Parts: sequence; C-alpha cells; structure tokens
Amino acid sequence: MGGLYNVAVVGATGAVGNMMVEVLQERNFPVNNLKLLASERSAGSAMLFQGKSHKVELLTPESFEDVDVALFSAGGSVSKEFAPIAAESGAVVVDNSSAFRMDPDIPLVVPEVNPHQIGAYRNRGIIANPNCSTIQMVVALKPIYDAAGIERIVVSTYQAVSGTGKRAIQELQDQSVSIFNFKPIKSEVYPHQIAFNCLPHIDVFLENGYTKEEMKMVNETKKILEDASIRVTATTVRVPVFYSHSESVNVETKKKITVQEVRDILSKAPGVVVVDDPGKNLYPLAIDAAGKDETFVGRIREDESIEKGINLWVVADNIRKGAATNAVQIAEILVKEYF
Ligand code: 25A
Ligand code: L14
Repeated sequence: MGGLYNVAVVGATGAVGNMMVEVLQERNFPVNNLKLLASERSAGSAMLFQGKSHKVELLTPESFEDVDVALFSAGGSVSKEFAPIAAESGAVVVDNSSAFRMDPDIPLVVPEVNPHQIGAYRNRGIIANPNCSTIQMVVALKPIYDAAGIERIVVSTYQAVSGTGKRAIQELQDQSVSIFNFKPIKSEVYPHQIAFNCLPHIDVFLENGYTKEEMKMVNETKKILEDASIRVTATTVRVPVFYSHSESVNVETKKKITVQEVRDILSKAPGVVVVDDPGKNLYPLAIDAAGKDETFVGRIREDESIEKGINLWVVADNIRKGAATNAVQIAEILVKEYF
C-alpha cells in the first residue's frame, strides 16, 4: 500500500528493544506513530526517535489499540501474555522471544532464507524471530543447502554477553575492572565469572544434558530450512565478548561442493559478506561485525576427514541481525507485501 503504520516496541528500554527503535529509524521504516512500551521500571522515561523525545509507557492490555505492527523483546513470559492480546487488537506481532518459535502454525522467519513464510502470520497474528545464533548460521548455510543439500551440521558457538541484556554487559565490564584492580568479583547474571573465562552454558539445562540454547539451534534450523531430515548438533558457549556471536560451523553436504564453489555462492548470497584471505590475516571478527547488519563468513575450508564436508567461521552482530534488524526486516516485508 505504501502508507505509514503505527508501530509499538515492547521492551523498548532493553538492549534489543533499544536497537529496534534505532533500526526503525536507520532504515526509514514507514512509521506514523511510535509507541514505546516497558515495565513500571522504565515507564515515564523518554527515548529519542527521529530527533523527537518519545515517552516510554507502561505495557497494558489496552496498549495495542490502533497499533499495526508490534515488535516484542521483553522476554518469553511477557510475549506469552501480551502477544495474543496485541494480535486480538489487530496488530501483527513480530516476537523476539522463544515463546512461539516452535509452534507449527507460527512462521519462524529469516528474510534471506524463508520470507515466503511471512503470510502465515494470518494464522495467529504472530511471526516469530529466531534465536540469534540460529539466524546467522542459516543465513550462511541457505545458499549451500540450495547448491548441495545438507546432511548434518556440527556447530560450536562463541556468544557475546549482550544477548543476555544490559545487566550482563555491565557484569562483564564490572568484573574486568575489578580484576585489574585486585578487587573481589561479583557474579549475579551468570553462575560463574565471565571475564577472562568461557562458560559452556547458555540458557537453562534440559533433561538430555543439552542447554535450551543448543536445542533452539537444532530445532529452529530444521524449521527455517523446512527440512526435518537435517541432523544438527550444537555446543553453545558464552565468551567475554560484548557484541557479535562467532560460530564454528561444520557442514556435511549431500553433494560434493568445493571450497571455491562455496566462496562463489556465498559472495553472491543476500546478507552475506565473505572475509576470507588467510594470507593477509583476514577472517571475520566479532569487533568488525559489531554495528553491521550482514553475516560475515570466512575460514572456508574442506573438512578433510570426510568426503563431502565444509568448515566455516560465521560472525554477526547478535543484537542487530540476531535480533533487531531481522525483526525490522520481517516488518518491512509484512507492510510492503501483505498490508
Ligand atoms: O530483562 P527483561 O525483564 O526481559 O527486560 C527486557 C525489556 O522488556 C521490558 C523491560 O523493561 C525491558 O525493556 N520488560 C520486562 N518485563 C516487562 C513487563 N512485565 C517489560 N515490559 C513490560 N512489562 P524494563 O523497564 O523492565 O527494563 C529496563 C532495563 O532494566 C533491565 N532489567 C530488566 N530486568 C531487570 C533489569 N535490570 C535489573 N534487574 C532486573 N530484574 C533491562 O535489561 C532493561 O535495560 P535488558 O533489557 O537489557 O534485558 C535483556 C532481556 O532481553 C531479552 N533478549 C536480549 N537479547 C535477546 C533477547 N531475547 C531474545 N533474543 C535476543 N537476542 C532477554 O529476554 C533478556 O532477559
Ligand atoms: O533468543 O544470550 O532465545 O542469553 C535467549 C538467551 C537469545 C540469547 C533467545 C542469551 C536467546 C540469550
């Protein structure tokens, strides 16, 4: 239609919500009225959007009257309670929590991979935004899947603290300062010291010994690539990095594909930038990906231990492509093609 839309951001004061507001502005999303919603902790504060101060309001069941698109990032319990209310009020919800991702009638969308699923928002008025680690992996793998098929994926992640939110960013900062000042450190957000450490523990442990974050990567990957036959196993690790997740991805393909072919198809793939010149010490780095919207891929090598295998190093800004940018991209397609 090409009109302007009333947009709400739920959890606007959080790490992801804040970035959603910034990305709406950067990408010139066709906003008529912007509504910023949060808990009573932040209601009454103000945020800038397009140079104007906007007041943060308390989230209530009445918040969604006249809202066309609602971006949610206030955690799973807030989504479970308020996303159906927003949808009932006539808004289409793009939800960044894990609450609805695996519901069969809810589309789980990465615009570079399965944009055709967006129309299924009509089922329940909700579109789920995938897990950050899954998003960047499928952006890199979709072109390989199309060219050669995928039999199995073995992924290990190196995840930034910003995924957990502002308090975790503060915790890494505080612990680092304490250590350099020979002061005792405090761990409140994570169960162990995160500064100068690696924690093989993201989200909660499940009965099978995996973490919930690991099983999100397994299950969401199959749903987004629309292929339940792909075998996936994951180890997700928190590292003392502020922004951008890095991933070591081992892929076994169905057909043989060469390193040169992978390089060629990824160079042309939407949302992907190949950074792969070992002779010049060039490979994707978390600090370079931070602040960008693309997924960076390098260290492209043949897995010499099997017949048809490729190794990749995949890096993206977890708060942008892993959360806010992906949600706004979904909303852009929604209003352009479905409203
Ligand atoms: O941590 P929360 O509670 O989930 O808060 C996230 C956002 O949702 C709002 C909240 O507003 C914030 O904007 N929110 C939470 N509960 C709400 C409710 N009942 C709600 N809005 C309406 N109704 P806020 O005003 O409560 O928070 C303002 C700032 O305070 C920080 N904070 C939150 N809980 C805190 C706290 N500080 C101290 N003690 C607490 N108990 C909050 O930090 C915000 O800055 P944060 O937003 O950075 O927390 C991150 C949360 O965001 C989600 N998340 C992050 N990355 C991803 C993600 N989810 C999916 N994918 C990602 N990639 C996580 O759920 C994480 O918990
Ligand atoms: O989107 O890094 O399900 O602590 C929840 C945990 C995002 C990352 C999700 C973390 C995740 C987050």
